[in-house]
This record gives sequence, C-alpha cells and structure tokens, in this order.
Amino acid sequence: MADIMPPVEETITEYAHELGFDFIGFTTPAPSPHAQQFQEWIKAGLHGDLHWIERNAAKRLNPITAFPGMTSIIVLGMNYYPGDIPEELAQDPSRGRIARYAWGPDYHDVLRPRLHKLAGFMKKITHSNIITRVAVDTAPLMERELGQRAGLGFIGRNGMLINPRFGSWFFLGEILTDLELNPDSQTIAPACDECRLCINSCPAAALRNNGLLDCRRCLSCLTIESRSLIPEAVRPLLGNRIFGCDVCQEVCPWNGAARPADPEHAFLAFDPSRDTPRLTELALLTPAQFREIYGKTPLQHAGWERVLRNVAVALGNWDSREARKTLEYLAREQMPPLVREQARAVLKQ
Ligand code: B12
Repeated sequence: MADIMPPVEETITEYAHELGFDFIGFTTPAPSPHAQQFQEWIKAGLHGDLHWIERNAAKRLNPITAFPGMTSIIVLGMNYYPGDIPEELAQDPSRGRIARYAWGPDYHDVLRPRLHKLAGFMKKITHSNIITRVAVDTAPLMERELGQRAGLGFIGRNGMLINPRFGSWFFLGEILTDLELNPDSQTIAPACDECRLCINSCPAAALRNNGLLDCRRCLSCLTIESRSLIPEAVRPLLGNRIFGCDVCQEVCPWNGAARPADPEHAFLAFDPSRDTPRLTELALLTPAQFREIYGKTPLQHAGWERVLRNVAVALGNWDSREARKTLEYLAREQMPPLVREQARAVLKQ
C-alpha cells in the first residue's frame, strides 16, 4: 500500500499549485556559500541604511541559527506581473510612478495565509505534529539564494531570482519545517552570459559588475527603506518615481517571456488614480486619507511621511508653477520634519 502513495513532496507540490503558487522547490537550511560576498557587501557599506541586515547577518548566512531543529525549507514563488503602465501615464511628470510590486494589495497579505494553509495541509497529510514556520520577507533569510538552491531560478546580475519560463516578476515565500523532505538536486545555472543591460540601464548606477547592489544609490532603496533626505545628486535621477523602481527588471531579456499573473491574486488591479496618482493630489492627503487609499498596499510600509518626501522630489523634477505651489505647501512648518526639509531642499535647487 505504502509504495503506491505519491511521495509527500509531490502531494505538497500539487496543493501548492492549487493554492495559486506558480513555483515550488525544496532545499535545506545549509549555510550560505556566499558568506564572503555578503560580508564584503556589508564591509563596503553597500547596505546603506539597511542596518538590520548587518545586525542579523549571522542568522541570514546560516538559517539553522534562527530556526533550530528545522531540516527542510520549502520555497514558493508567486507571479505578480501586472503588465505595463500606459506610456502616457508613465511619462507624465505630473503623476507619480509606483513599482509594479506595490500595485494592489500587499503581497505579504496574499502569500502568508496561503503558506499557513499549506503548512496546515502538511500536518494533515503526515498525521504528525511537525513544526512549521512561515516566512515572507521579514525572517532573517536570503530568500533569493534559497530559491536558487531549491531550483526555482538563477540569480541574475540585477540580483533578482529569474525563472527562465516566467522571468523575475514573482514573490517568494517559505515554509521551514522539521519534516524530512528530499531537496531538489537540480538547480538552474546562471544565464546572464555577457548581458549587462540591467547594469548599464540602472538610472543611478547602483548595480555593481558582480551583481551586488549599492543600496546607497538604488532608487528602490532610497524611496522605500531610507528614512533620510534623498541625496541631491540622486534627486534628478528619480524623475517621477515615488515608490520603488523596476528598471533592472524592465530591461531584462528574461522578462520578455513574462505573462500576466492570475487575476485571482488581485496583483493585477492597476488603478491609474492610485498607481499613477497626480502629485498635487497625493501631496494634499492627510495621513488618514493616505491610509484609506494605500493602507492595504506596500506603500503603507513606508508610510505617509516617506511617500510625501518622495513626492517632494518628484515635484521638483516636474518643475512647474503648480509643482512649486505644492512644494510650498509641503514646506510649511506644520508638516513633519522629513517632508518639510525635503520640500525646502528641493525649493532651493
Ligand atoms: C532588503 C530587501 C530589499 C532592499 C535591498 C535589495 C538587495 N539587493 O539586497 C531594497 C529595498 C533595495 C529592495 C529592492 C527590491 N526588492 Co527586495 N528584498 C529585500 C529583502 C527583505 C532582503 C534582501 C537581502 O537579504 N539582501 C541582502 C543581500 C546581500 O542578499 P541578496 O540580495 O539575497 O544577495 C545575496 C544572495 O543572492 C547571494 N547569491 C547567491 N547566488 C548568487 C549569485 C550571484 C551572481 C551573486 C552576485 C550573488 C548570489 O549572494 C548575495 C550577497 O550575499 C528580500 C526578502 C528576503 N528576506 O530575502 C526582498 C526581495 C529580495 N525583494 C524583492 C523585490 C520584488 C524587490 C524589488 C523588485 C522591488 C521594487 N520593484 O522596487 C527591488 C529589486 C532591487 C534589486 N535589484 O535587488 C523580492 C525578489 C523576488 C525575486 N524574484 O527575486 C524579495 C525576495 C521579496 C519577496 N519575498 O518576494 N529589496
């Protein structure tokens, strides 16, 4: 009887697809083979404002230290490709541009409940008290490297995990467990070859030749994670970007094969007024109004203050009478220091 049962990995894979995951692979919590690269990245200060990465570096490099007793890691990928923004909106300097991953609902809220469902299913089919831990982003794990080890794709020069069939527009999530699972032995070899399009196209020259990112320059890092003023030299490079940046994925030839995500995941819901908002209208939102519109999207993670700081920079790049008037509004004493100082710095330029 036992030998006609499908292997547990197959049953898990099937259910993961039913839950809407596009890829799945199995690996172990073995230490990272890229420890030296990682330490050099930190030592060179390329992590910029991301001090938490430095603080939990040892855990990131060796998952077992953060998750003792775990023997297997299941890595899952979910395509979120929502297509392109209409060019007339993307190029309109009076409108803000938001990276595709942040259109629609926060991916943590989409992936996490599905990962919990899968973990519950694993307990049911194994009839045992296995331990499971679910992770999307926030655990000290190098998810792309785990994805590469689990056979989901290869890490490109842009640092993204790229799947040869789907490209790189997908999110990652993991289940760590003490259930013994067979790791995937087939990995996908790096296939950037001589291509350097991402490195050459990065608006801020933030990608190093060896594929590592300089977070002090990366427009995504500066608009999402940084809590400081946007450095003067970088401001013009932002154009109308107010949250994240997609250039290193847009130019990647592997993304030519990208297909729109399953509408069920709701990542597709491009809404021009929310995802390419008018800068003058966005600048006037109160924190409560901002929460109403963006509360369920990744913009809430950065919050009203940081987004308005980015809006101030985009208004400076628009450089019109309307923009100036709005900048004066943002520069008022009543605004929080980050917004006010950024608006004042832009007005001085
Ligand atoms: C911090 C963070 C950021 C930071 C810093 C990014 C960075 N490159 O480190 C910022 C805010 C800039 C950022 C931006 C983005 N992010 Co981000 N981010 C993270 C987070 C939370 C941690 C990443 C991390 O540990 N960085 C530290 C560096 C050192 O580690 P690493 O990037 O994994 O690189 C190491 C390994 O890849 C390893 N390695 C293994 N094999 C190879 C091969 C080669 C050739 C090289 C060079 C290295 C290498 O060595 C590297 C150095 O040690 C992860 C989730 C997670 N926990 O992993 C999401 C994550 C990486 N981000 C994601 C996304 C979607 C983005 C954006 C596309 C969002 C946007 N549009 O703005 C951009 C892409 C920017 C880019 N080109 O990297 C996805 C990526 C999915 C995918 N398909 O790859 C993740 C996995 C989130 C998720 N759960 O889906 N992000």
